[in-house]
Amino acid sequence: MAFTFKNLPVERDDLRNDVLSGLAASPKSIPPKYFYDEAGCRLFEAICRQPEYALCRTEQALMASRLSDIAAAIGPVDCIVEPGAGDCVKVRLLLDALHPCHLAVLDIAGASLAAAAQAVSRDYPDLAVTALGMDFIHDLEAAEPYLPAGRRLIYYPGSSIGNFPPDAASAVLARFRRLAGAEGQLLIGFDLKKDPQLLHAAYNDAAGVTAAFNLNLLERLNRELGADFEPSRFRHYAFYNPVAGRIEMHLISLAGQDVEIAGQRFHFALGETLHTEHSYKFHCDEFSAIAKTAGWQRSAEWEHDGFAVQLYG
Ligand code: AVI
Repeated sequence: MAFTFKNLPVERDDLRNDVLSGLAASPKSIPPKYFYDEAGCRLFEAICRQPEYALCRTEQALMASRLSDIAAAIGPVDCIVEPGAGDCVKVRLLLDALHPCHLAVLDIAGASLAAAAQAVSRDYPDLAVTALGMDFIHDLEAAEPYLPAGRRLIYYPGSSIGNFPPDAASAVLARFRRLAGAEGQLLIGFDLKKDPQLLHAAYNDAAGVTAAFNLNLLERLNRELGADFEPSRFRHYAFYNPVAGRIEMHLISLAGQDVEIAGQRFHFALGETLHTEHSYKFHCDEFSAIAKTAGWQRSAEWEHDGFAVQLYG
């Protein structure tokens, strides 16, 4: 069947400007999307293999064990759309259960998406596969001309929605709503609120992989912007904030120090934070309330070991 790949024009991330303005702010911060250079992607895959970080394994187990219920609740679907599809592995379970005619996978990393989507196309010869290299967060509408009419299911697994603050999460879900259309549905996975010790351990794994993932951000700035961070002079610091309902990840300066980036100097006081990520955790009803602000009504949900998958129409 047809395989189509298209790189849509994207407004390139401006690492330099985002970093310079994030470091000029108080508190200092850098957007979490900059974790995912090549080394960062590898480190994230390694995080998913750590015994303390159960999120990915739990979601996979939930999807595999409840697949027939999930498929029955969804019903017939013409097209599955997966924003942020990456290696296109997770969606295969749904392809097996739902047998849509069309799969559309979207990701900012067009080249690796194309390779992964082509592999899906080889393995599912009756499926039309469209891979779009695009910025689905800011420009999801650009996908519309490449999607067939009919019943669409948007699939957004992995608790990626938790890395957005609630307002931004609602805006992303509203864009999904528009792309899905009146008949469309959303299947979304997210991490639940749970024992803070478990959450703390998940973001402070004993092997130090999450610490390396966080500190890789500084190494990336050294590599790509010629910055002179000394990563050993910063401490990975992640904790669960129960009032805000989120893991907060920071890099804490272990000394008073100056760092030069792209010709500008920034001072870090001893103990000062550079904030790098929030990872929100939800109660099921809390998430449904956010989804409702974006025009989605919950139609079913499944829970397993502190993780939830919800279906919306
Ligand atoms: C990608 N995202 C859902 C992960 C999370 O748990 O928020 C990113 C991550 N950060 C540290 N560990 C994993």
